[in-house]
Amino acid sequence: MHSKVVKTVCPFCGVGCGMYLSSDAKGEVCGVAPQLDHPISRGKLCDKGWSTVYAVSPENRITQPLKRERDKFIPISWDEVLCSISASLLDTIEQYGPQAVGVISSARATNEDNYAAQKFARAVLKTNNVDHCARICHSPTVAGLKQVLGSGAMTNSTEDVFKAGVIMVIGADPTENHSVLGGQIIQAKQAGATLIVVDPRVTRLAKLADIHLQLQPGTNTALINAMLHVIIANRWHDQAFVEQRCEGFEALAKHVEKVTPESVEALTGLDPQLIRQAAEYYSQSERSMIMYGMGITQFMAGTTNVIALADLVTVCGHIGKPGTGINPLRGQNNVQGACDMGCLPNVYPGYQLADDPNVQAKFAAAWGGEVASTPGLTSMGMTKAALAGKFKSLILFGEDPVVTDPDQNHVREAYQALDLLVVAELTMTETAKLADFVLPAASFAEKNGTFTNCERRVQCIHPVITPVGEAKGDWQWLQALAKAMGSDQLDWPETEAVFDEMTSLTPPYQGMNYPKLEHDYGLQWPCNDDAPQGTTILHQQQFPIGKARLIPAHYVPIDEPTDEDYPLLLTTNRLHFHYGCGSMSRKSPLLERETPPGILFINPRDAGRLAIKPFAAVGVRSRRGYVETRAMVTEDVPPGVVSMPYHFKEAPSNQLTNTAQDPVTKMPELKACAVSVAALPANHEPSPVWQLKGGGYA
Ligand SMILES: Nc1nc2c(c(=O)[nH]1)N[C@H]1C(S)=C(S)[C@@H](COP(=O)(O)OP(=O)(O)OC[C@H]3O[C@@H](n4cnc5c(=O)[nH]c(N)nc54)[C@H](O)[C@@H]3O)O[C@H]1N2
Ligand SMILES: Nc1nc2c(c(=O)[nH]1)N[C@H]1C(S)=C(S)[C@@H](COP(=O)(O)OP(=O)(O)OC[C@H]3O[C@@H](n4cnc5c(=O)[nH]c(N)nc54)[C@H](O)[C@@H]3O)O[C@H]1N2
Ligand code: SF4
Ligand SMILES: [Mo]
Repeated sequence: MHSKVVKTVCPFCGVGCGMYLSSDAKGEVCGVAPQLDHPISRGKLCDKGWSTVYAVSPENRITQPLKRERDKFIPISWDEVLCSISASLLDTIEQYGPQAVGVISSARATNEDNYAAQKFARAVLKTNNVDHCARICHSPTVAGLKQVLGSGAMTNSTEDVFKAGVIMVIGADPTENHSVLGGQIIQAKQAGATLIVVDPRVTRLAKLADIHLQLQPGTNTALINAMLHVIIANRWHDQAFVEQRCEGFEALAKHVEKVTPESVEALTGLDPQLIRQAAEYYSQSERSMIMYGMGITQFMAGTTNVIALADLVTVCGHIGKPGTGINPLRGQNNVQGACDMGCLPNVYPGYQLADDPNVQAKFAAAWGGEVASTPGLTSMGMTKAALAGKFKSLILFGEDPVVTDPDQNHVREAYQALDLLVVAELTMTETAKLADFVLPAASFAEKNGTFTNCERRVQCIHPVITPVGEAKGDWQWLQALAKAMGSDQLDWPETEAVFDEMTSLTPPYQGMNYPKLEHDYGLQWPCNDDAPQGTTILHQQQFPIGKARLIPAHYVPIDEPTDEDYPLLLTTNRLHFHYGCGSMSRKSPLLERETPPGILFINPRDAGRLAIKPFAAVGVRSRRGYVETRAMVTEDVPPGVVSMPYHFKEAPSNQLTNTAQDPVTKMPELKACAVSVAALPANHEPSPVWQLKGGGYA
C-alpha cells in the first residue's frame, strides 16, 4: 500500500471545515491538515478536527459483525447476520405490520447513506418510521422557519459574519461548539461589529459582548416579544419591507403591544434598559445577523421560540441581504443533509410531504413499487411505542440514544423491550451494547459521498483508506440487507449513482452532480436551473411561500420549574473538547486530558450554601434519575442554575433530563429541568452511573 492524501471534510460539527487526511504505507490514517483556501475554515481546524485520527483508528473500532449470545457478543459472518436480521424483520412485518418496524439514521453519515436509509424504510419496510437526531436538535427550526419563511434552513452563509454590523448570538455557544466559526465571530467583533449575546450562562462570547442578556432559562419568547414591542413602538421596524414582503404585521403588533420590557423583567431577570438597548442595536443597524442554537430549540417552546425570532428578523427587514438573516447553527456534520434527505417521518427528500398522495405517487413511480402510506413515528415515538409493546424492531446507525436521548432509564427500558435491535457503529457505544446484532460501519475516512454543512453547502468526502476489517459503508450494508429481504430497491452500483437518483427527486439538489461539486468547494442549495451555481443567500426577492407570514408567539413556561425538593434548575451544554456521546472525541488522549469525565457547573453562592468545594464529588438527582460527578464552582452560571454537559457516559446528564415535549415537533425539553445537588463525603470518588443503585442500569 502507498501513503495517500485526500481532500475531505471534518466529520464532527456542522461548520464543515475543509481538511486533508493522510494515510501511511500500512493503510492507516495518520494525519490531518487544514485546507488553506477553504471558503469556510480558511486554513483553520479546531481541536476536534485536528484529533480526527483517533476517532477512526482501527484499534477503537468494531471490525466484524457481532451477535449477542446472552450477555456476550460473538463474531459472525455478514451472510449470517443479514440472513438473521432479514428473517426477523420479515416475521415482525408479517405478524404486526410495517408500523412495528423502523429506522434511525445518522446525521454523522453521508447524504447517500441517509437517502438509502429513508428509501429502505419507505420502499422496503414500507413504513414512514424513520427519524434521526435532528428531532432533538433543530426540528423546531425546520417547523418554525417553514411556517414564517417557507424554508427551514440557515438563510445566509458563514462568511456573512464579516459583513454584519450587529451579530446577535442567542442560545448558542459557538466558540465551544462551532469553534472555527466562533473564532470568526471574535474576528468580526474585533473589526468593529457590535455583539449581542443572549444566554443564561456567561459564555466566552458573552464575556466579549457589547450586551449580554443573561436571561432565565426558558424565557426566550418573552424577551423577543419585548424586543419586538420596543422596535414597533419606536417605529424602528422596516415599514417598506413589512408592506412589500410580509403579512400579519397588524396582529403581531397588537400581540406585543403590552409586552413592555418592564412587564417581562421579573420573568426574564433582565434589566429593561438592556432589552431596549439590544432592540435598538439590532433594529437600527443596516445589517444585523442572528445566529442561534440549542438554547432556542431544546424547549417545549422550541417551535414558538423559532417563530418569535423569525418575526423579529423579518419585521426589521434583516433578511435576504448579505450580513443579515436568521441562521440556525446546525450541529452535526451532516444534520442538514439528513433532514434534506427526508430522514424524518413526515417528509421525503427535499421536504416533500409524506402524507401527500401526489408525493407518494411520485416516489412510487420513480422507485417502481409501493411506498409507505401511513404516518410515521418520531424517534421518541418509537421509544414510547416500544414500551407499549407496539413497536418491535429497530435498525439504528450512527447514534447513541442511550446517552444522548432524554431520560436514559426510559430509553434503555424501551430498547431492551424490542424483539430486534440492530446497531451499525464505528465503536461499541452504550446503545450498541444493548443490540441483538452489531454491524461494523465504515467511517468517513473509508468512504466517498457528500455532507451538507450548516450553510447548506454540499461537499464531497473521499476515502483515504479501505474500510477497517469487514466494515461496510452504511448504504452498502442497507443494500445488502434489502437484498436479503428480496428487494432490489437499493441496487446502486456505486455511491455516485445514489447521489444522482437523489438529485433527480430532490428539487433543491437538482442542479448538483459530483463533477460540479468537486470543481470548487461544493455548492449551496437550492442549486437548480434558476441557480446553477447554488445560492449563498436565501429569500433575496421573495419567500418560497410568497410573503413571510408573521405569527404572534405566545410565551410557554418550562414544564418542570424548581420546587422545595428540586431547588436548582439544570440546563445542559457542550464542551469544546468533547462531542456528542463522546464515542469519537473521547478516543483522543489529547481531548480526554482536558476535562474530567463528568462535570457540574455551579455558582459559588449555591456551592457555598451546599458546602460544595471546587472539584468535590457531588450527587445530582432529578425526578427521573441520579448521577455523581464533580463540581466546577464558577460565576459562569447564575445562582439557582446548574449546568452539565451530556458527553460523559459515566455521568450522563440524560439520566436527569425531562421528556416533556414541544407539541409541534416532539422536541424534548433538554435545556431545563429541576434537580437537587448534594455534596458527597470528602474522599468519595464519583461512581459511574452503572454502579449506582436506582441510578438506572439496575
Ligand atoms: N464541542 C462540541 N461541538 C459540537 C457538539 C458537541 O457535542 N461538542 N455538538 C454539535 C451539535 S449536535 C449541535 S446541535 C451544536 C449545538 O451547539 P449550541 O447550540 O451552541 O449548543 P449548547 O451548548 O447545547 O447550547 C447553547 C447555549 O444555550 C444556552 N441556553 C440554555 N438555556 C437557554 C435559554 O433559555 N435561552 C438562551 N438564549 N440560551 C439558553 C446554553 O447556556 C448554551 O450556552 O453543537 C455542535 N458542535
Ligand atoms: N442533555 C442533552 N442531551 C442532548 C443534547 C443536549 O444539548 N443536551 N443535544 C442533542 C443533540 S443536538 C444531538 S444532535 C444529539 C446527538 O446525539 P447522537 O447522534 O447520539 O450523538 P453522536 O455522538 O453524534 O453519535 C453519533 C454516533 O455515530 C457514530 N458514527 C460516526 N460516523 C458514522 C458513520 O459514518 N456511520 C455510522 N454507522 N456511525 C457513525 C459515532 O461513532 C457515534 O457513536 O444529542 C442530543 N442530546
Ligand atoms: S469547527 Fe467543527 S467542522 Fe471545523 S474542525 Fe472543529 S469540529 Fe471540525
Ligand atoms: Mo445537534
